[in-house]
Amino acid sequence: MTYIRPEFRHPLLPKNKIGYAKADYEGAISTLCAGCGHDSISATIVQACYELSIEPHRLAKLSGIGCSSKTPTYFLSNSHGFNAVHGRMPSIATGAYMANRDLIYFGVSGDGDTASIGMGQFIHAIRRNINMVYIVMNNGCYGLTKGQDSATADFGSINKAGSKNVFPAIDLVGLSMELGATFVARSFSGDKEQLVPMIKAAISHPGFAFIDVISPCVTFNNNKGSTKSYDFVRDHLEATATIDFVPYKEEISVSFKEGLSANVTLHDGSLIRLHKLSPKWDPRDIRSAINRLQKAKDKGEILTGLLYIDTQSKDLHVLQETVKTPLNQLREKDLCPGSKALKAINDGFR
Ligand SMILES: Cc1ncc(C[n+]2csc(CCOP(=O)(O)OP(=O)(O)O)c2C)c(N)n1
Ligand code: SF4
Repeated sequence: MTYIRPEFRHPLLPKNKIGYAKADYEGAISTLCAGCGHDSISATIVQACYELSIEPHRLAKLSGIGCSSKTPTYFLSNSHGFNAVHGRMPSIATGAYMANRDLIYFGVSGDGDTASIGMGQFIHAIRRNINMVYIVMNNGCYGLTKGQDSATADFGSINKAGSKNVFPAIDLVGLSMELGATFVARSFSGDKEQLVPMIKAAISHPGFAFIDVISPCVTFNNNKGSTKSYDFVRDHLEATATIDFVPYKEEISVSFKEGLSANVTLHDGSLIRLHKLSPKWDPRDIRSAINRLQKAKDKGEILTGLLYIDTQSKDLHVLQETVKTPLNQLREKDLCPGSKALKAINDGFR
């Protein structure tokens, strides 16, 4: 998008708890097409990190290849970043997370990057429960290479060239739940109110937090007949619940009617507060989440919201019983206990 962003910011702009303004979480000016859903998602990431008072140097952005994977340039320019090869972001995330468990890992990918070339990597990152946020900016096409159908394009959807997709779509949300992902959500790039608390909750979740965000490609997949266009998505949205995120240590005031809302407590004491639209919605129940998703599909709805969360999630470091100190900070004396200790260990096997 071409617009001028002022370099001078008013010194009295609001600041978050650690003294940063929202501008401190922005990135370079976007070069994506004007109106691209991906830009709206970047803006929500900026907002969520600002509101959570994240220290920018404590976050690492990771992506693959595609218009979506370009977006980390447009947010959090004071954070670490790694733009991987097409579809290979999850293995970079795995290595980085193993080496340094103390950073927040924020992965951004596209439906092409994840559901085709990167599928093998994606499913293993879920299986290992890497502690990261993984956002797919899902436009149902390969935007960067001029709009070919992707594997998430719906059956029967018509692309800009007028051809009908004859293959069934891979539903990344259903797949993630099936594979045991511990946080699964879906949103729409045009729904900032839903997406900001969802991203905050995903960052606080100790494990693989997957968010599928329907993000229309205005240039190649916003035509009549496309099921990922702004018009189609707006007409078919169905939300499970509206959500608030209350970080740990923030005052918790409860003011909602019994039976219409619910609190989900995360490991660190933060709360996800759900204002239920569907009275029986409980995101802790994987079976009902899978059923509800299937029902939505049958009715042609796009189900959004926090669909599933495992509040007992154990991430890769917990599963592997690694030390609390990040592995990249261990020194020789930590790793080599000396000949006396080694002898004692060996004697223990005799
Ligand atoms: C190994 C490899 N194969 C193919 C490509 C070409 N390529 C670049 S981006 C892309 C797909 C992008 O689609 P998606 O991930 O959905 O992102 P979008 O551009 O739609 O946001 C492809 C196939 C590549 N860069 N590298
Ligand atoms: S081609 Fe599509 S996905 Fe890429 S920047 Fe333009 S609108 Fe966005």
